[in-house]
Amino acid sequence: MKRKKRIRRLVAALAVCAGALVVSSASAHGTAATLTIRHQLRGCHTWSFNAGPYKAAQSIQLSRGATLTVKNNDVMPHKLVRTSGPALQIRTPLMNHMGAVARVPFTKAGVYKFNTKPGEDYSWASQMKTKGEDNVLRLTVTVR
Ligand SMILES: [Cu+2]
Repeated sequence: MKRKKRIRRLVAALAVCAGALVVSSASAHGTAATLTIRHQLRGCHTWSFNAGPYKAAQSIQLSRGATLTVKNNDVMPHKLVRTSGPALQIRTPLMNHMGAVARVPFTKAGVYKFNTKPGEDYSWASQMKTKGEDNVLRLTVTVR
């Protein structure tokens, strides 16, 4: 019985390693896990994970215990909203100035989904033009 357990653990460890290799571009080990929202002409806003490509939809992997930082450099406020997944507490979800930050500590494993609710352009940015419909920023976080 003992041996079986050890093998199962090894298999699980290997699976985690293989998973990490496949998603290495979108995974965070240790502390750095930052999504940055920017303004752009087409679609108004996108976000980037750890300096990766800017997209409207992001899918990332985090280790249990990690804290995700979301930084809003857009020209309008964004409120980070959890739409599914285990309950958690978002610290300062309303990012209502440039550089404002929300933090999400993940204490439980699971699959979480978030989006943001954008507000009106800041008054100084009200003349900024965009093309196309505004993107909805979506995020899936898989925590192991
Ligand atoms: Cu925007």
